[in-house]
Amino acid sequence: MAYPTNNKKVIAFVEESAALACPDNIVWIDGSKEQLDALRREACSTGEMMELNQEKLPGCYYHRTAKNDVARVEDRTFICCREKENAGPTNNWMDPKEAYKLCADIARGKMKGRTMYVIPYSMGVVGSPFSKIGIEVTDSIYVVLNMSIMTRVGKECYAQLGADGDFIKGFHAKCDIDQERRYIMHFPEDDTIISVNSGYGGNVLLGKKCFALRIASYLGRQEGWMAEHMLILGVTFPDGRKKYVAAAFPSACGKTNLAMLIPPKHYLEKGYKVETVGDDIAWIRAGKDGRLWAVNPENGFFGVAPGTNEKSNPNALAATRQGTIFTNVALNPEDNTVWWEGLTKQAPAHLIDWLGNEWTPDAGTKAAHPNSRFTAPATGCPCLSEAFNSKEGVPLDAIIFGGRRASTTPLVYESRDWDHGVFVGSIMSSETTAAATGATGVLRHDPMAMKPFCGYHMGDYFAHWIEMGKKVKNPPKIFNVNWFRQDEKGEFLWPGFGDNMRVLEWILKRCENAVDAQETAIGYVPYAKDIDLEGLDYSRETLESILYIDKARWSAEADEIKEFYKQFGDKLPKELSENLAVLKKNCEA
Ligand code: OXD
Ligand code: MN
Repeated sequence: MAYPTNNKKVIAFVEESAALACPDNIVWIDGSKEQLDALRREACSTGEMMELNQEKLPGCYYHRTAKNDVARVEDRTFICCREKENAGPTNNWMDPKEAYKLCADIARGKMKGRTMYVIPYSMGVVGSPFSKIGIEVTDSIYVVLNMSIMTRVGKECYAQLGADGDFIKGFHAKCDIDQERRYIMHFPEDDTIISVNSGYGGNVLLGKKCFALRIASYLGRQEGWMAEHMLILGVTFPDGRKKYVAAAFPSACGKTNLAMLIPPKHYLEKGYKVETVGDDIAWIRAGKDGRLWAVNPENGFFGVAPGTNEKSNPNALAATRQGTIFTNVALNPEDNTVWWEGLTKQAPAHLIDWLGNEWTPDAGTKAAHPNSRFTAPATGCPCLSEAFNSKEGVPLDAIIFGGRRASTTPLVYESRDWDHGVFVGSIMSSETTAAATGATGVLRHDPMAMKPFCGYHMGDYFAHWIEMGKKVKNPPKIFNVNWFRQDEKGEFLWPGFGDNMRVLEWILKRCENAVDAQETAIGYVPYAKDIDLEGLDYSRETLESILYIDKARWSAEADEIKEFYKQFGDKLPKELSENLAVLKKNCEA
């Protein structure tokens, strides 16, 4: 057989995968339009995908997953390192030998009668020193087409690898979509990922969560860099100054919206501009200039559809108008387009819901699944930053952490220094969302929004953060935000979306020492007068209420954090326990 690469490790991986899964054919993906077009036609002929209205939504397609397969499965996601201890208390662990055998038994012969596709892809701009290559084999055309949007797929990756280069191996087989035998396995010590019995994006687009976060976080620790669940955005000031911010929020907490924010009118009139570098993942390294630099390793957006509309995120909506794959949204049979809750105020009179059933607004069910998604090419986003394709990435001025908290955590606060900032990230908690299976709305600890994505012991991960701060003379300042404060009736107390620019402006001013702040028990908090409310019908009193630090609540929070920290034992860096002691003391003062 003629191979498109002379890399013996790639050939061996593909041959071993084929020997196990026994596909009828092997197709090597070259990234060409002709090949992808042919695959789209094939997927439409078998019903795996549906072509949407090509006038209104050119290049857009529709897909439904199985009903039992609509989100990431954290309880079936494993870190399979040799020593259990190294996976840490926040991950599921399985012995690698056992995990390989289990997956081999599940996948054996499962591609009979099917085709196995070999996808060469780069996380990051091909040729950038930040980038890394992966090879995913899969029996799903949907995966090939999604990976071709979300990553840089093509022959160039083989050139990058050369005859001897290493890569991350990804094996995906749909098998029977059996949720009892669904496993998402990571072997960080072997650069390997195996996913069986799923077809949902977060479980099967192996470049994303599996590689760019779980495996990459492990590699980052070995190699002295960081893989984080963060958006990256750039703000241009009226005088042309550019500042860059990375921000970590748990899944489905508005990262895509913040990354594509449109500032309020008076900011636009003054000449402020916000641009998107990434909406989900940042790879961060120390630059020679003593700053931290970030790249977005992805090439598209795998965004949550419900709630996305002309007001909440016109840039994301525009990005989905061409070349997009929609998954588990509702279909509008009238004009063969898509719909989801929140797209328009009024639902269309008749839809086909995400399960394929007739749906009317009085159905009492959701037309689109709450975790329905769009996979959109980044190039379709009107506010995409030029830096998106930069090989070096962007220097970070600020890092922001944020969770979904109805109470306690103020709209924004600033940490006192890097180590305190790491503490602030480590104590993040947030209410769960539909992005993962399980109950939603449950408050849980999600340090740095990495609980589901850290590929090793979380205590070592905290220590790695502390170390990274020592590597750079001018680390970014670290902040925490909470857009989700509620009153007793459950109404949100901050307008969010574009108005988050007002908080972003305060953050960037703090980075330039251009505004004062009040020192509180938890860090620096804005004076209400310093948050610009121009053009907003919003009272300073309400603002003050969500900037207020309730020491009694924070004291209780500190006790709870102490309990949370216990699981890390002596792996908890002393910098974090010291900061916890300071918090407790401050609350009692
Ligand atoms: C995502 C997630 O898809 O975090 O980005 O679940
Ligand atoms: Mn995410």
